[in-house]
This record gives sequence, C-alpha cells and structure tokens, in this order.
Amino acid sequence: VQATAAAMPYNTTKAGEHGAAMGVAPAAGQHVPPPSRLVTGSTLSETQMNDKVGTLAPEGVNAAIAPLDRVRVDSAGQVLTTNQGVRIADNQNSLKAGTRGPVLLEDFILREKITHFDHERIPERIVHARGSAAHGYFEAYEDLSELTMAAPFKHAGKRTPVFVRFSTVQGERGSKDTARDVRGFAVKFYTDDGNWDLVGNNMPVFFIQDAMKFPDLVHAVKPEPHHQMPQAASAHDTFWDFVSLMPESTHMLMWVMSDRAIPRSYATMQGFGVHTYRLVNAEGQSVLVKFHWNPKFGTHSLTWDEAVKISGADPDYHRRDLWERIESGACPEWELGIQVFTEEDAARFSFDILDATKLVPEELVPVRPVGRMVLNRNPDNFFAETEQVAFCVAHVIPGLDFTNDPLLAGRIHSYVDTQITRLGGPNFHEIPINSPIAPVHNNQRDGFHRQAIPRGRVSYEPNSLAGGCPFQAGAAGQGFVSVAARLRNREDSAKVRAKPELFAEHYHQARLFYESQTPAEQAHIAAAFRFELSKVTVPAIRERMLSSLLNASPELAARVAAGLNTPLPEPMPLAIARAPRPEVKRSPALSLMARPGDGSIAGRKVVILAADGVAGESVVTVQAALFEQGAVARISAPRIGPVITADGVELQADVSLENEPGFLFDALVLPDGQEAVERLAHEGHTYEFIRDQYRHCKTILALGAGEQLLRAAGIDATLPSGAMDPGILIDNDAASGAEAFIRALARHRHFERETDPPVV
Ligand code: HDE
Repeated sequence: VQATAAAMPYNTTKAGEHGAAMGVAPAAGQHVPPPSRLVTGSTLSETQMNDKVGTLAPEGVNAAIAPLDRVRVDSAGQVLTTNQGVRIADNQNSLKAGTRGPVLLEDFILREKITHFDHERIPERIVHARGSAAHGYFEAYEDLSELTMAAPFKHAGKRTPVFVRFSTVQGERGSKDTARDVRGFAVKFYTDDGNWDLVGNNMPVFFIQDAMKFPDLVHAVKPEPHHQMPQAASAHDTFWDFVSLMPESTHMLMWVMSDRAIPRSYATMQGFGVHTYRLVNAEGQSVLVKFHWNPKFGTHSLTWDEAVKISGADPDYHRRDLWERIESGACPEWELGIQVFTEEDAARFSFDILDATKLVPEELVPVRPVGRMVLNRNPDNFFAETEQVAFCVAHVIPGLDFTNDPLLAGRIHSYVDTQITRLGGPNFHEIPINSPIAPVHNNQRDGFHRQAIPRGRVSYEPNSLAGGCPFQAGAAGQGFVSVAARLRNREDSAKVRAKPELFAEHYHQARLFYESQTPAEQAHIAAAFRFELSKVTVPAIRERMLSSLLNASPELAARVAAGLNTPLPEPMPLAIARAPRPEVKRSPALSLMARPGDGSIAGRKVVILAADGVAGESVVTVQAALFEQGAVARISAPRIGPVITADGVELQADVSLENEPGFLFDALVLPDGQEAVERLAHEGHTYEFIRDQYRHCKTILALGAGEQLLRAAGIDATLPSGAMDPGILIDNDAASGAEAFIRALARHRHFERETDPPVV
C-alpha cells in the first residue's frame, strides 16, 4: 500500500518541488545561500544550480544550454534589487509623507516596478498565438551528404539542439488547447552553420495556394470582427463563407474536419513541412524534398465530445501533457522522414508540387527515415523562451533551399516582418532563445534593443581599415548559395498574375484522403462537417459547401446533407476541364490508424477510483503494473487525501472525483471492495466517469465488486454485433486484470462500440 501516487515523487528529478519546505519563506535573517557546486569547467547554471534540477538535460544532450547561461538568472539566496542593481530595503510600502500622507514622486523604486509591470505584455502572434514549447535534440541516422550538405545530416549519430513550439492557429494566447484547429509544429535547429527553422503544421497541406489569399483566410477564420466571436473555433459564418467560395481549400477541410484537428497530445501527432523544399549537396546538385515528423507514440486523437468537455475542465490540456511527459521521462519523440524526388519525377506527377493544397502520396514516393528528434527539457521561463521565440521560414542553411511555391514565397517575407512589430525591432535575433550557436558577424548595426557591442570603426564591406573583415565566405567557404534552378515552362518567364493549370484541380486529393480513412474516421469527418455547418446561420453558405463537397465525395456530401436536414444541391462547376488521372486511389498512410506507435502505454493517464473500504492490495497491484509501463496512474476519491482501505491501511487519493473529471483520463479502473463500491455508487460523479469513458471508446477495467458500478451506469460489455467489447474488462484478480487492461489500453480506443448518436 506504500506505492501510492503520493508516495512516488510526482517528478523524480525535482524531488524537492512538492516537499515539506515548499512555499515556506525563511525567517528574517535566515536566508541561506545555495550550496556551492562550483566545479572547474562547469557552466554558470551548474554552479548556480538550485534544487530545481529537473530542467537540466544530461551533459552534452543540448548544446544550447551553455550559450544561454550568460542570461540565466537564478535568485536562490540572492537579495532583491532594482533593475540598476540597487538593493531594496522594503518591498512592501511605497514612500509616503507620513503613514497617511501622499505617495512621493521621488519613489523611484515604486515607479520602476510599476512602469516595468505596465509594459509586461507584448502583442500576441497574429496566428498561432497559443503555443507550448520544449527543448531537445535532433539525431541523424546516417550521413546524407550525397543529398545535402545541411549540418544536421553530416554523419550518423550527429546531434543538433532544437527548440520546438506547438500551437493552435485561430484562438488567442489564453484560449483553449483542444479546439478543432490545425496545430503548428515549428522546429528551430541550432546548427553549426546557423539556425534552420522548419515551420510546419500537423497537416501536410494548406487551405490556399497563394500568399495573396492569406490575410483573407485569417480574417475569415478569426473571431468575427463585430462581436469577436467565436473564440478558438472555425464553426461560424465567415470561415465557411470564405472556404465554400475557395474550392482549393476542400482537401485541407477534410484534414481539419478529421480527428487530426483534435490531437490527444502533441506527442501523438505528425508534423509536416508542407511545401516542397530543396536539398542541395556540396556539388550544388539539388533534389526536391517533403519533410515528415512521425511520432514514436503513434498518431492518436481525442473524440469531439471529449475535446469539448476537456476545454472546460483543463484548457491547458496539451500544454500540461507536454510538460508532464518531459518531467516524468516519457519524452516525446519523432522520426524525421523525407520524400525525395527530382524535377523530372515532379513533371510527371498528376498534380503540381508547387501547390501547397496537394501532398505527395507515400505510395508514389516513399518516406525515408533520416533521424529522430527527442524533446527532453522544459523551458525555464515561458515568456523568455516560448513567447519570444521567433520562427522564420526564411531561416535556412547551406544544404537547403526553397522552391517557387507561391505560398512559400509569401511566408519567406512574412515571418521576419511580423517579428519586427511583435518583438519590438529588428534585433529579435539577439534574444537568447533566437540567437544561433553559430557565430554572427556582419555590418548590421543599431536599432531598438541592440545587445551586441560591435567593436571598431568599420561597419561596411569592402573595407581595408579592418583588414577586410568580416569577409564573405564564397561558395567554397560554405557560404549560402541559392540553387540556380531553371524555370520549367516558357510562359513562366512572362510577368503574370496567374496560376499553373494543374492548380485548378481541387478534388482528387480531397477524395483520396476521405476514401483512405477507416469507417470510424469517415464517420467522424461527416459528424464534424455536420456540427460545423449546423453552426452556420446562412443557408446559402451551407448549400454552397455541400455543392463543393459533392465533387470530393458524393457519399460524404449525402451524409452531411442528411445530418443538416437539407436536400443535396447540384455539384459546384469544376475549375478544370480535363484533369490528369491521379496515380494513387487509396493511401492507407493517410489514416491515423496506420501509425499505432511503439505499442507502449507510456505517457497515458489512467484513473483508479477509490473510497473508504476499497480493496487496497488490488489498487496497488494495478497501479504498480501501470507505473512499470510508464503510464501515469492517479487514485481518485470523493475527496483528496487519505482513503482507508478494507484492511485499515491508508492510501492517498491524489485527485478527487470533482477536481479531475473522468474525461481527462485515457482509461478507468473501478475498484474492488464492497464498502467502497457502495460509497462510490452514491456519487453522481462516478456515473459521469463511467459514461464518459464508455462514450469516448476508452478502456474500462472493473475489479470484483466494481462490476456493480458498471451495471448501475447501464453499461453493457456486449457490442451491438453480439461480440464482447474488447475495451471492457471484468476480472476478480488484479494481476491478470492489469495485464489484460494494459493490452487493451495500448489499442487506445475501441471504436467498435461507437454509435451516432451515442447510446449512453
Ligand atoms: Fe504561418 N505565420 N503563414 N503558416 N505559421 C505565422 O509568424 C504566414 C503557413 C506556421 O510557433 C506568423 O511568428 C503566411 C503555412 C506556424 O511561433 C506569420 C502564410 C504553415 C506558425 C505567419 C502562412 C504555417 C506560424 C505569425 C501564407 C505550415 C507559428 C507569428 C503565405 C507549413 C510559429 C509568427 C511559432 C506563424 C504568416 C501559412 C505554419 C504572420 C503569410 C502553410 C507553425 O508570420
């Protein structure tokens, strides 16, 4: 009974964090300086280390630790000062003329404190405002020099530090994590040859083909300007008005209406570079490339009902999940894959690889794994790192280059430009989280918030007064050289505002996506269209959207129309007269089910219900088995704190039925022990736990008397087909029950039980 969650340190690497001394200020005069850990050759953060060691990665794992040391601040054992380093005697009272008299203007300590506070906020990102980030590393599997001279791929085992930010797109900085939305997946590689930012999303295509339409798209999806609603949602008139008038967005709409838009965790979603980029080798030869991040823990999503409920109970659901996975050691990990093809291959494809609304099916060009990325260190400070990080599509290094994708061209401009307002000037590259580990030497000078102090009188090139320094590298010195790419068509040399012909084919890949999904996924897509369009108040918009969907899939359009109680309209006229036949008709790789992951349950959250009189031994057996597999098992009782087991032993409930509702967990265990079961049967929460778990197709284990709760909640372990529900396990023995439970949990969901509408 000792092995309770409370007895196990919540975070083994931060033993002191929840310890007895937590939050108790030392008595006046008792401030104890931190123990000196000065070791010759150690970094500043190591010598000034306090007990919060959980955020220090093992030596050599992340080289960005050292360069940031110069700006790390640790106040343990330090006296309070002003920003000028003047020691503050009293931080409680402003300076007054007598205790009841006016506050004096000369109180520079008060004025400095308030003035700084007044300016604490900076503008949020215009899109992707809400995000969470972590540090880690990328490790190459092999030497890729035949394809690229990019520094991270120089040799097998080479590690490059990274900082990765995940985000939602539509909502504001304080909005919820589980909105139906695209997720940003932005990776900053601090390479030996400068910073490379791969600013991608968790979906491989985009809504529009040309940067010219981006402000329109964003204005349409953002909260409507007259009343600023809805927040973190696309289910409103202006979004559907715009996309129904832009048939090029149909493919992306399929992704956004799929469960991809409500991921279970950042660690269980894919990432994509979206655009076609170039890899360039030392000889200057280039190939075309698409980037893929595939999660080690598999691709898993929430159900819609679950996402809606979570947004109320824990708006920080994904942020917390990312933080806790890293702190508990179940570190998120992805494999980087590349699809490589030549210009000649691309010329034969049925779609244009410069069109960001199209993907390259894996069945056409396989994905080659080239490395892995591990996120193993949480930021020390959200604002300084996660908020101030500036990703820029223009940040590429030798070995990489752009293509003529017209969406990409707009992005190459936009990201640097937006930081100038958001981060207050052109020197945002000097903010520690943005500064490269590669040395920076140029003649750019001045501007707001300049940190570097360039020496000497020369700030121009060529010069003789500084011996010609800094000098240009030239191609031989690994300077960045753009690929001398040839334009493909003669017409391309004319200056036009136009698109290539193939950009007008809008539906083949929308159909490919829909038809490659499993029946459960297709049902979710249809339900999402139904939900979103039912929120649209203008019937003509719904009708126009249905007429576009008809071109992608008559079957889907019919399901959505039935769900909206609307007759099917005529299909929207096609923009292209004769489109080439697509090479691939079905791509199983596009289904979430294609990537179950490593089969482990690491990082999953399980709740074990308890109340006084619970069979303690069986709870501890199940909990220990789950911990062993890297899952987090919490004991939840009507109140937090001690629960007295049937044997009279104390068990600690670390959460309560009220403070962490059941839908926050991936699976549920109903305990044995008649008295506890009777107590739980009197709690309305118990039934909500069971019904939500059932409705969200999760695994439920009922031990011994716990089965009574299942029955009282009206749950039947038989499926409509007559077969037994593989996600409902009933066992009198905790050890064998735990074993079967872990196997069932590794399947994540049991969609065979799902009905629309839900029966429970
Ligand atoms: Fe972005 N995008 N975007 N975007 N985007 C921004 O840059 C923009 C697009 C993406 O965690 C902004 O620093 C234009 C595609 C991510 O900090 C801004 C166009 C993809 C992030 C901007 C696009 C993305 C952003 C806002 C069309 C997937 C968050 C704040 C031409 C490949 C990065 C900022 C982070 C952020 C512009 C389209 C991904 C305004 C003009 C396609 C992950 O510069």
